Amino acid sequence: RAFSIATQTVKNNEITLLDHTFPKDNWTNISENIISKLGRNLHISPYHPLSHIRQRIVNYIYMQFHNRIGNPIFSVFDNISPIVTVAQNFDSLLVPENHPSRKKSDCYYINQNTILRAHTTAHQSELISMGLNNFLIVGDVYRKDEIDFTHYPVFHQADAVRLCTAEEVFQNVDNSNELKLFEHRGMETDEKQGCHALESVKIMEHELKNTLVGLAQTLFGSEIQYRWVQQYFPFTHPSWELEVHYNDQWIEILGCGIMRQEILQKSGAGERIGWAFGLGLERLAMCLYDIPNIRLFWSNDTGFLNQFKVEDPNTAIKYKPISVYPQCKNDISFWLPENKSYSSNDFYDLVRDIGEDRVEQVLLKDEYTHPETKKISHCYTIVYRHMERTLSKREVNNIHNQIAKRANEKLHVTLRG
Ligand code: FA5
Ligand code: MG
Repeated sequence: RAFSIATQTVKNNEITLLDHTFPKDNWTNISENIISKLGRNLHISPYHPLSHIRQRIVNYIYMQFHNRIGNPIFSVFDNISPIVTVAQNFDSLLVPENHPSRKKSDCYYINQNTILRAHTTAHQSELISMGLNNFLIVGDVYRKDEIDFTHYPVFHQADAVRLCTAEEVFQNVDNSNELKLFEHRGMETDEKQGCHALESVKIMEHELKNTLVGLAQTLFGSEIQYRWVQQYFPFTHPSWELEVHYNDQWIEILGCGIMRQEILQKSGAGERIGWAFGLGLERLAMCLYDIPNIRLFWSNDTGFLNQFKVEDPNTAIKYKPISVYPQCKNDISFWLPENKSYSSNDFYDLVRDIGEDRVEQVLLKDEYTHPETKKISHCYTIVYRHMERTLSKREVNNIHNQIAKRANEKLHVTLRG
C-alpha cells in the first residue's frame, strides 16, 4: 500500500511541504521527523484503528442529527490540509497574543505566519463563514509535547460545531415565544457569557452533554463511568472536559463548551448560538483496543495492522502485543498439483509445523491461472519473527527451504523459480 509521504525540499530559505513552498524565517522549527509524518493521513487509511474510530464517531453524529426525512445534517471534513495560518489556529479563536499555547516551544511553525495546526478547531470560524451550521472536522494535529506512552508530537482530533437558531433551540418548549437566545447588558457568570440568555445556554449545554455522553456510551458501552470537569478555553464559555473511567484511571477524552459569541458574530452567524467539542482519537483507540503505546499507530508492521483488518468499524478488537524483534519476510510461489486437491489451510498447517512460533503470519499474496495450461499458482508471503530474539537470515532461510521441500513432498506442489 502506498502512502503519499510529504516531499521536502529545503532550498536556502524555502521549505516545500505537501506541494506548497513557504519562506523560512527565525520562527521555522519544524523537524525532519514531523515532516515525514505529513500526508500519512492515518485517520483515513483503510482499516487503520484511527480510521475505525473516525467512522464510528461520524456514524454516531449522523444518527443523532438528521432532518425530517432522515438525512444527516452534519457535513464531515476529514481531508483539510494541516498547514494553517497562525490567524486560523489562534486569532480566529480569540487566543490572546501572549497565550502560552502560541510559544515556539509548543508548536511547529513553518514560519512566523504559518503553522501546523495544533488542533482541528483551527478551521471552525472559516467553515462557519462559509455558511455551515453543523459540521465535523477530523485530522492530524501537531504539538511539541512530552515523550511517553500516551504523548506523541502528531495525533488526531475530531472537532464538531453545531449552531442553532432560537426556533431550533426552543422547539420542544411550550410558549417558547417568550424565550430568547440573547440578553442585553447581561453579566458573564460561571454559567454563561454576558450576551447569552441563561435558558438558551442551558438547553444547548444539555444537548451538548447528552450528545457526548451518548458517544462515550456508544464507544465504551452503556455502563461506562464518566464525569464532567470545569475547564477553560479561550473560544468557549462555559467549558468542560469529559473524563471516562477506564482501567482504574480517569482519562480525559475531550474538551467542549458553548462557543464564544464573538466568534459567531465575526463569522456571520451572530443570530445563532453554538456548541463545540474537540476530542483525541488516539486516547479513544488506546482504551478501546487496549493499545499500550501511542507509537504503535505509526507502525507499518503487518503484525499490528492486520489485527484491525475488519470491514465493520464496530467490531470489538483487543490488541495482542506483537514481538519487539524485527520481522523477516520471505515469499514462496508454487504451481498447485493438477490431479490432487489442494487447500491453503494444508499449507498453513505445514508451515506452522516446521516454523513453529517463529512464523507470525502467512499471507496469500497472489493467485494466478496460466492462460494456456490452466495451471494455478499461489504465492505466499511468510512473515518470520521470534517473540524473544532476533532471527538470523540464515535461520530464516533454513526454515524457508525446509518448508519449500516439505510442501513439494507432502502437498505435491511444484516450486517456481
Ligand atoms: C483542544 O485541543 C481544544 N481545541 C478542544 C476543544 C474544541 C474545546 C472545541 C472546546 C471546543 P485539548 O488540548 O484539551 O483541547 O485537546 C483535546 C483532546 O485532544 C484531549 O482531550 C485529548 O483527548 C487529546 N489530546 C490532547 N493532547 C494530546 C496528546 N499530546 N496526545 C494525544 N492526545 C492528546
Ligand atoms: Mg485538555
